[in-house]
Parts: sequence; structure tokens; C-alpha cells
Amino acid sequence: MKAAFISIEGLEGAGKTTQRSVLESWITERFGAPLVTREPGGTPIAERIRSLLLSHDEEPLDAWSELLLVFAARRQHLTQVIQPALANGQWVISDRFTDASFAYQGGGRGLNWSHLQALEEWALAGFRPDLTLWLDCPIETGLARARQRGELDRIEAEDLAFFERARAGYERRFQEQPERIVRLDASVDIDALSQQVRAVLQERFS
Ligand code: Z5A
Repeated sequence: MKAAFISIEGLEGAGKTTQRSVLESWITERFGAPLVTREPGGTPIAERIRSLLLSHDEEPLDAWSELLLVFAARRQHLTQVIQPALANGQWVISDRFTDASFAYQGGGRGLNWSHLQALEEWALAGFRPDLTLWLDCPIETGLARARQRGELDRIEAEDLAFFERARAGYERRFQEQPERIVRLDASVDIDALSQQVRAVLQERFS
């Protein structure tokens, strides 16, 4: 089977990082160890852009600048890491990819949706994951799980309304691309969610 690219999406505390290891073991057993990566980040330059995006700064970061920075990091990640791995027959799992930009910058910041679609077309030549798992749970549930960690980064520090708009952004993207994006109920416990994840993998790739 051709190596596939799978992304995991969802708001903070949805369980993306936790479920990443479920995907990793399922793929390893069948197709060899996948490359496991994340966004923003995944290459040294893209990780530097990530620090810029998440750190608090006296100078406000303009919403379009934020979008262009995430896309600059993504283009770097795609060309330097993701595409070479896939060309080499290695599966790739990414904790977030372009759908996060539609959710946070399109939904959360309210940037023009069709401009984002155009950016996806020219910056990534329309490249998309083969499968995206959207871990969806009520915002308060995710925030309560994630916020035991302490200090909030620049995006985590946004208010509830921002995350509501971001969730609506995921919903819109899901409505537009239901073949690629699978929505999972992430309000359940870790084991129950892992079972949902394995069931999707089984259905798509066995
Ligand atoms: N961002 C953007 O704006 N535009 C873009 O294009 C991209 C990103 C790509 C960094 O993302 C920020 O970048 C993000 C969006 C923005 N900002 N926010 N908010 P990130 O992925 O690095 O950060 P994150 O979403 O904040 O990650 P997270 O808080 O670690 O969430 P998670 O990975 O989904 O959760 P987790 O680490 O697996 O679990 C969190 C805790 O909950 C942990 O204690 C678990 O044990 C527990 N947990 C997990 N699952 C469960 C279940 N099912 N039940 C109970 N407890 C659970």
C-alpha cells in the first residue's frame, strides 16, 4: 500500500498528542515505523517560526502575518520533511496541518475563507492529508484537560469566543471535505477514543 499522510486535529486538550501514539503503534505493526511530526514546526526553521507564533511579544501579531507565518512553516515542513518521507515509502503522522489554519485563522481570527483556500492551493499546490482525524469535544472539556499545565502561550490565552469560532472553523472544513475528515467524539475517556481511532484506521487501511 502507498504510504499515507494522516493528520490529527482538534482544539487544545482534545487528546491529539495522546492519540498520536495509538496511530503510531497501529501503523508500525502493519507498515513500519511512521514519521511522527507536528505543526507549527517539524523542521528546525519551522520550529523557530513556532516559537515566534506562540510567544508573547510587546508588538501585536497581525492576523494575516500570523497566517502567513503558519504557511511559511508548513511549506518548509512539507518540502523538507513530509514529502521526502512519503516519497521514501514512509507513513507520516502530523499533530495538526492545514485544517488548523482554517480553524484558528479562518474561524478564530475571522480571515477570509476563500483567501485561505487560495493560499492552500498556491503555497501547497493543494496538498492535503489522505486522512484527518478531527478529535471533537466541548471546548470547556478540552480547556479543562489542557490548562492544568500552567502558563498559557499567546494562542492559548485567547478567550472562549475565539475557541468557539475555531471549533466552527473545523466544523465548516469537515462539512466541505467529509471524505477526508473523520470526526470523532473526543469527550469520552482515553481508551474509548483510542478504540474509535483504531476502528477508522482498520476501515481505511486494511
Ligand atoms: N495553530 C494555529 O493557530 N494555526 C495553525 O495552522 C496551526 C496551529 C498548525 C499550538 O498547537 C497552537 O498553534 C495551537 C493552535 C495553533 N494553539 N492553541 N490552542 P499545539 O498542537 O502544539 O497545542 P495544543 O492544541 O494546545 O496541544 P494540547 O493542549 O497538548 O492538546 P492535545 O494534544 O489535543 O491534548 P493532549 O496533550 O493529548 O492531552 C491534554 C491532557 O488531557 C493530558 O493531560 C491528557 O492525559 C489528557 N487527556 C487526553 N485525552 C483525554 C481523554 N480522552 N479523556 C481525559 N483526559 C484526556
